Amino acid sequence: MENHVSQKLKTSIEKIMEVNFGNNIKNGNKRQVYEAVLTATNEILAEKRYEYSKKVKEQEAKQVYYMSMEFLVGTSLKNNLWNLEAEDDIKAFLAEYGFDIEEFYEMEPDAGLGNGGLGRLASCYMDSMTTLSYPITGFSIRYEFGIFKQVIIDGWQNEFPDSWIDQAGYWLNPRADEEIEVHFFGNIKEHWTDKGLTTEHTDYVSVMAKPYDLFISGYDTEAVNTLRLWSAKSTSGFNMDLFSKGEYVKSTENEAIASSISKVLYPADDKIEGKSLRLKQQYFFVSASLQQITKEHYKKYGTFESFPDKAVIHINDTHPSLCVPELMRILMDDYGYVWDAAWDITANSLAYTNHTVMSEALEKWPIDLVKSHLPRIYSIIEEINRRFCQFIYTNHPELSASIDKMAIISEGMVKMANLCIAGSYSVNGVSKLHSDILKTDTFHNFNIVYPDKFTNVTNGITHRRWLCQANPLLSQLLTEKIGGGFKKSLSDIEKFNEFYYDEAVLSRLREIKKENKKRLADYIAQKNGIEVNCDSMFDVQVKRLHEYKRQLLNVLQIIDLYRKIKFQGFRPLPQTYIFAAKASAGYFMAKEIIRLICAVSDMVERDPDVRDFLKVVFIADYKVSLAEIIIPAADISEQISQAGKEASGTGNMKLMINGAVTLGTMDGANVEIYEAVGPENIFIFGLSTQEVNDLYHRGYRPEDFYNANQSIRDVLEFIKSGGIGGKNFDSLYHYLMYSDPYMNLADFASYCDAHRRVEEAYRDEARFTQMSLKNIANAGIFASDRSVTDYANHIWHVKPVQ
Ligand code: CJB
Repeated sequence: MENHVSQKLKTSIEKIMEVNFGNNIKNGNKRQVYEAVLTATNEILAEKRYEYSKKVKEQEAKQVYYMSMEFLVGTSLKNNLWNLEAEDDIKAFLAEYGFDIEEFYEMEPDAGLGNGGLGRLASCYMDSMTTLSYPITGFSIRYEFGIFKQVIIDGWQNEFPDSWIDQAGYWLNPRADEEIEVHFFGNIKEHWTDKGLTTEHTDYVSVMAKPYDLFISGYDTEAVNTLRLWSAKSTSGFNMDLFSKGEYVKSTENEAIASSISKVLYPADDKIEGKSLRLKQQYFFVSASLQQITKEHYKKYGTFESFPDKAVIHINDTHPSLCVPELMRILMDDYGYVWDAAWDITANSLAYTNHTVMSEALEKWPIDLVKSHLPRIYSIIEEINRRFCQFIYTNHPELSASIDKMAIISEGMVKMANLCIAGSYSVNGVSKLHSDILKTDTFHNFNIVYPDKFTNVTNGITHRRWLCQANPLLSQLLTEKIGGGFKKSLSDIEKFNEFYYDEAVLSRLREIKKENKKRLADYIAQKNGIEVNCDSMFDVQVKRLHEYKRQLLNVLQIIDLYRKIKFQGFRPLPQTYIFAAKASAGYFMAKEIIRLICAVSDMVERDPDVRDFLKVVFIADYKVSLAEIIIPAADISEQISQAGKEASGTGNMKLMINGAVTLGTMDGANVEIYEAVGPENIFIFGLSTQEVNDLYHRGYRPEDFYNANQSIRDVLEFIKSGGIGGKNFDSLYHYLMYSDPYMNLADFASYCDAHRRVEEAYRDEARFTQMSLKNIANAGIFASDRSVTDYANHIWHVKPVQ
C-alpha cells in the first residue's frame, strides 16, 4: 500500500516539472527530474516542519540549541526518502519513466560541512533527536566550500575545492527575513548612566548573517527540525561612491571581506588553527545564533528569568565557546541585565562537550587577537576571569598554585576550554575512558572545584543511515529474524543473539558480507584500477589521518608481512588492507604517511610473489557517502590509536554494527565495545593508558624497541634502504627512530601478534561469522538514540514534543 507522503511527492514532482521546466517527467532530462525530486522532498519537509514548530510553540517546550562549527551532513535525498518511508514508491515511480534513483543518489554531492568525527556526531544527533521528537535546532556556517576534495597524485595528497551548493542547494531554504547583524573590531567606551556603568561598542565593522535552513527529517515521527546555517555578507554591499568613480573592483571589497567569513571550512581536525579568520567565523555564527535565540525568547516571554527553563545551548567542543561572553553581552548590553543576574542565566543555560585531550587541539587565542577583533567580548572575558580567579583564591586556596593552569586568561592567551568549564553547568566527555581522563588528568583541578559538573555521555551513531540505508541486505535479514522494531529502537537488535548457532543465518551473514565486498571491489576496480579478491579478508582503517590514530603502525605491520611472504616463504591468509583518510592540508607527517601507504600499495601490486596474498588499497576522498560503501564490506575494523588519545571514535561503532570485528587498543569507546561483546569477540592489543603514561614518565626511547626486536629492525632498515619502490622515506624513518611520540614501536610486537590471532580466527569461517554476529547483536548501546536520550534526560532536561 502506497503511503500518503509518496502520493503527495509524486504529484509535487509532476507539478515542479511543469512549473519550473515547462516539461513533464516523460520528456524531462535527468538534471530536471533530479531537481524536481529534491525540491518536492524539501517541500514535504517544510510542511511538516511548519506543523511541528507550531506544536513546539503551543506547548512552550524547552528547546536544545546545538552550536557546532561542523555538521558533516553527507547526502540527504536517500535519508529523507527512507525516513518518510517513500523510498520504494519513488524508486518505482521514477523507474516507470526510465530513471534510476541510484543515479540521483550519486548526483547529490555530500554536504561536507565538517572534518570528521565531531561533525558527523552532530549530524547523527540531529537525526536521533528528530526521530525521538525532541525539539532541537543546529547552528553552524553555510560554508561555500566544505571539506576539500582529495586527489592523490603520485602518492601525494592534493586538495581541490568542494563547491557543493550548486547540486545540493535545493535543501537550503533562505530566510532573508531573519538576517542579523554581527559586529567586529571597534572600540569600547564606558560611561555612567542611571543604570550604573554601561559599556558602548563604537566604530565597529558590521557583517550581515543571512540564515539558510536545512530541514532534518526523522524516522516514524511528526517532527522535523532545522539546521540553521549562516552565510556572511556585507551590510553595505557595493560602495556606490567608489563604483561611480569607476573603481569597480575596490567597490566590492567590503563584500569580499565579509563573505570570506563563510567561504571555507578550516580543514584541521583535532588541531587548532589560530587564524584571525577562524576567530571571526566562530564569533560570527555564535553571535548571530544567540541574538536570534534571545530575540525569540524575549518576544515570547518578555524576560530572561525563564531562559534556563526554556532553552539549553550546547557548546560542541570549544569552537563555539564565545557563547559564554556573547550571551553575557546580549543580556547586559541589549537587555539591561546587571552582571550577577546575567551570569546566573548564562551559566545555567550552557552545557559543554569536550571531544579531545590532544593538547594541540585545546583552543587558545592570543589576547591581542581577541581584544582587537572583539573588544567588547574581550572585556567581558577579562571580568569573567577576574571573578573566577577570585573565587578560586577564596574558596580553594589549596589550588592557588595551579591558578595559571586554570585561569581563563594566562600566558598571553585566552583559554577556551577553561572559559567553557567556568561558564557551563555541565561538562561531559564522549566515552567512559575519556570522561575519566578529563576528571583525573586534563581538568583534574576543575573537577575538585565543580565535582558535580563533570559527566559522561558515550557517543553513538544513527543506525538508520549506517545500517539500514548503507547495508540494506543486513537490515533485511534483521527485519526477517527479529522484526523491524530495531529501526526505531536499536536495543531490539540484541534479539539477534538468538541466532548464534543458526547455520542458515550464519550462512546468510556470509553471503551478505560477500555482496557488500563485491560492491566495494567494483568501486576499487573503477577508482584505483586494482582487482581485489572478495574471498580475501577485508581489513579496514578509515578515518582522518593523524599520527595518534597510527595508520603508520598499520603500514609497518603490512611491510613486515610483505617481507615475511617475500623472503621467508610465509603463506598467510589472503588479505586486503583498505585505507581511506584525509590529511589536514598543512600536515606534512600525515601526508608522508599517505605517501607511504600508496607506495606500499604499488610495491605489493607489482610483486607477483606477494600479490595473491596481500593487497593494499588507498581509496581517495574519504567522505560520508564513501564510508557508506566501505563500512558494510569490512571484516576487520582497525581502531589502533595510542591508548588515552582517541576520545571515543564513532567509526568503530559503525563498523561493529555492520559485522566487522574490532582489532584495537583499549582506547576511547573501544573499551565499551570490549565490554559489550566480551573478550572472545574482539582483538585487543597494546599498552593501556596507564602503561603509556608510565612509559612516558620513565622516558620512552624508540631505539630500545628497535634494538630488542628483529622485525622492527628489518622493517625500518627496509624503509630506509629504499625498499619501498625505491622511494625515499627518511622523514618517517627518523620520526620512528628518534621521536615516535605515539609509541608505534612499543606496540608493534603486540600488534603483529594480534594480526596472527585475527588470521587464525578468520580461517575458522563458522567461528568468525559468530564473532561478527555478536558484534552486530550487541551494538544496541551505540545508537545515537541512546546518546541523545542520555543528554535529554541528564543534561538538557528536555522532553519530546509529540
Ligand atoms: N574530534 O573530530 C574531531 N575533531 C576535533 O577537533 C576534536 C575531536 C573527534 O570527535 C569525535 C566525536 O566525539 C570522537 O569520537 C573522536 O574521538 C574525536 O577525535
